[in-house]
Amino acid sequence: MSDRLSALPFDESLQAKLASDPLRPQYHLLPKANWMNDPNGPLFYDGRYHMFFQYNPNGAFWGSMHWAHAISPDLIHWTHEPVAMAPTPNGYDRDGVFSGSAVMDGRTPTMIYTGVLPPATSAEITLDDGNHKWREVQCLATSDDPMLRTWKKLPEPVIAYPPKGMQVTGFRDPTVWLEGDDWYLTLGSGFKGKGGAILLYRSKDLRHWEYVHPLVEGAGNGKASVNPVDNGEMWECPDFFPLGGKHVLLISTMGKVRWKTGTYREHRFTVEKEGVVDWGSYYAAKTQATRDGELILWGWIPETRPEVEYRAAGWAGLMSLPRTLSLGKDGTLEMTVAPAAELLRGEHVAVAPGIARAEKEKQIMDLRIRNLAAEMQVECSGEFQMELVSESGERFAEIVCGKSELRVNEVRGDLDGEGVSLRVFLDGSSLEVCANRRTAITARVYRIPRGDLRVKVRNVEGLRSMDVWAMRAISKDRLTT
Ligand code: DQQ
Repeated sequence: MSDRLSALPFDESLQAKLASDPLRPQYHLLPKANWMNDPNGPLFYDGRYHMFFQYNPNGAFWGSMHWAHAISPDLIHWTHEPVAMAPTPNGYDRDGVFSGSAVMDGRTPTMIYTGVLPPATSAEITLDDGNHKWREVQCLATSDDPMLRTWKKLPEPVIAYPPKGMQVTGFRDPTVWLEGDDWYLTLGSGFKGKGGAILLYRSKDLRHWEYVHPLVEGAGNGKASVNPVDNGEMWECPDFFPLGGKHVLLISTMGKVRWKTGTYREHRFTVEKEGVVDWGSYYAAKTQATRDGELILWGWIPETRPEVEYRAAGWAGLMSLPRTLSLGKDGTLEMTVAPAAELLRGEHVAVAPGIARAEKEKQIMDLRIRNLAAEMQVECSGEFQMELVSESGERFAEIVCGKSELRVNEVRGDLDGEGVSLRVFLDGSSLEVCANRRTAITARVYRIPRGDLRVKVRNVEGLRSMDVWAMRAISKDRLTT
């Protein structure tokens, strides 16, 4: 790896600006500066968690995709490492090292990812989003470094073209798994005028792949769109795994991560139930196994403010907190923030269950959230409405759990279940909310309240308990390292 890559462009004035930016999260993973997007190839290896993610070293805007790298002992505290993979000049990933996955090939950590390059002819274009026209190929890299800092790429792609005669709307984001003696790989794809699709491949050695058939195909929303990702005719970032006796497929399209649960038989996936993983600002989700074999879900939390604003801020995007997954009896994908996040908890205040209304109101009135960093857990019977307001009463955020809807500020998601069990994680401009393990909304709030935040609750009668923790920063200077 060249020296150019080992140092992030990062000067002291930028560092000071980021360290004092109250909108910048303090306990989530995000790069020291600049743009990040999708989680890539998360891997527990040799006693450490490795996270890679899409990263632009040139500034806080999408482009020139590299893989940044961070290491953690516990899924929460991270150390930034030098960039792990950069585009190779004249290589098959010369225009970008796009998303992909990590697997252990025996004892060898192996990445399979999408490289993008200019097409030699228009027939080679697989990505046309109205701004770029690229050829996408699937590439492989291995590492013999115990810290996974250095990666050796194969000089040729392992999948160079889509299946013969197939005209696709996209061809990227491989996910790989072992089934018996065979490796399987899925690619995000789709067909114009029809809908998204996941292509399935098989291999004995991760290097030679045969196309099997579509794992599953779906319909777009029928609207015309320049970028096929916007109307569901291209599915990005597939992830496919067994859970609770069924299989789960995650795809990212039309701005959301969608889950599909169903049956995987004869290498085809029959969808039985589907929904939205997170109704807010959340994309390109990816799972990994913990050291105990438990499944963890990561996702990219994009900015929702205008590009000029995040470019000026010098940073854009963060990684969600790790979430654990389970399958509900009715086939619904359920999730909650992983217990590892409890490592962040500081001072604790609780509104005790079973006390008189007046006492409850007083305890709520006395609550304060400092530094825009808190976890809240709320149990409520019936509907629930809570506001976070500044000392002078200006609204910062509103969370409403109605009969069939969760709303966080202006973002809405379907909600079901009796009563409300709510988890809220506030970190600067990021507000992750999960209700009844079934509905998640990650909102972005670009407001800087004057002073601490106070809590206002509408249905105090129904409130059974409320726990609030201050959350500890994972670095002293908001650089998350
Ligand atoms: N982001 C990557 C692609 C993927 C998209 C490029 C999803 O590989 O399809 O940065 O956010």
